[in-house]
Amino acid sequence: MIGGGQLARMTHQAAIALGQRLRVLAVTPDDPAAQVTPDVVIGSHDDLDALRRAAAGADVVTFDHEHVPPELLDKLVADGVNVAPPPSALIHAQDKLVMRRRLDALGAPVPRFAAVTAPADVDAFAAGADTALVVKAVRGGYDGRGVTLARDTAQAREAAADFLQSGVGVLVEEKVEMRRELAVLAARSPFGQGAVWPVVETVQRDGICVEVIAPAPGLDDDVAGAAGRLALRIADELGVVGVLAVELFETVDGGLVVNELAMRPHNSGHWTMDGSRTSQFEQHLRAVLDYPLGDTTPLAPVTVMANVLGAQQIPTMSMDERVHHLFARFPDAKVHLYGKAERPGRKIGHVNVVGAPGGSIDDADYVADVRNRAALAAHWLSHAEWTDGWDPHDER
Ligand code: AIR
Repeated sequence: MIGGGQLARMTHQAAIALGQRLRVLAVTPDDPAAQVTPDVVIGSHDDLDALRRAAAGADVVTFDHEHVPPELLDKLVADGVNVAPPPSALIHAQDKLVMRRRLDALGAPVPRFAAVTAPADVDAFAAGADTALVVKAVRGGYDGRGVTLARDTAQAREAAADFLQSGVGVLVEEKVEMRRELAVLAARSPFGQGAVWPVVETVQRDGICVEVIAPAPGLDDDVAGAAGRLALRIADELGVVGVLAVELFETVDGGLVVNELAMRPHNSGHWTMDGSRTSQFEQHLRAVLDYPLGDTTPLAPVTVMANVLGAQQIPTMSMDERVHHLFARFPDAKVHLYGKAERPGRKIGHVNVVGAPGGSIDDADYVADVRNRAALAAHWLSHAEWTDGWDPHDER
């Protein structure tokens, strides 16, 4: 796996059960995955030599992020390396303009967009439209980086000029009037088998995912079915091998619009580690190894994932002690920590809370309780502070 972050770390965890060894190309021996797998190649994902060393003797090469330059991937393919997803598919997760054009051509719902090669293109796009604008760097961004939500055309033009100046391609699109964000995760194997998990709701703060509710509460069955079919169709048309995440907007009138694609395990699928028969990490491996895919049935009426994001002020209490207290309060919380240094806003772990049997996704109180426990747990782990004022000594 190219990249040694948390996604590689959790993929390694799944690889163990499948009797596989996951080698990682990591930047430092301290990267989350490099800490846990014995088979580490140290190097950069944009160094062909390092990529070749990582690929040597591997059955398949796959990814923890989408930052490997496409031209280097073509070289690996020319060497005879089995790259999954293949570069021809992966480019749609690397280049937002390639993705928008392809999805548009497939008839998939996308926001109105245009390529920007000069700041004046922004004015041309804005003319005649009264929607807010979103300016995006075509390559390189993630977790809200490389995306500017513009107040007005002047600010959009400025953002485009900045991106262009730094040498990156730019695209402008209309801001979608949405109810909420959803995501649908699918997997496809080279054999052509497809599998899809239920559509989830993703809650973002400052461009970063903070919570995932699986399945998305109150989602119309027809819309959910359409989203699943859309993800499988995109996976097929693009020739994806592995997991495909389709980030969606649910529009104010109940329709769906595709936001972004990712071709790797994705934050919106972390709930599957405890809430589905097959986790996204196992499924990604099954797909890239061309095994039959696993059952994606949820194990509970609802599973909520809450990200543990580094606090502004890192607590003095050790993480070990925080975990200890968390388990004392919530014995059923499933904790996944990434072994990362705590920095403000950084994803350092997540908590899954699986709803008790007998509940229903249509029962607002039941869902709210599971959400509340996941949020309390994640905030406790990052801040060493119970947002509901809970004090263990009151229990005595
Ligand atoms: N990642 C990849 N794309 C989006 C995300 N969140 C994961 C990968 C990557 C890690 O985040 O596992 O290696 C990088 O995290 P950070 O906090 O070091 O930027």
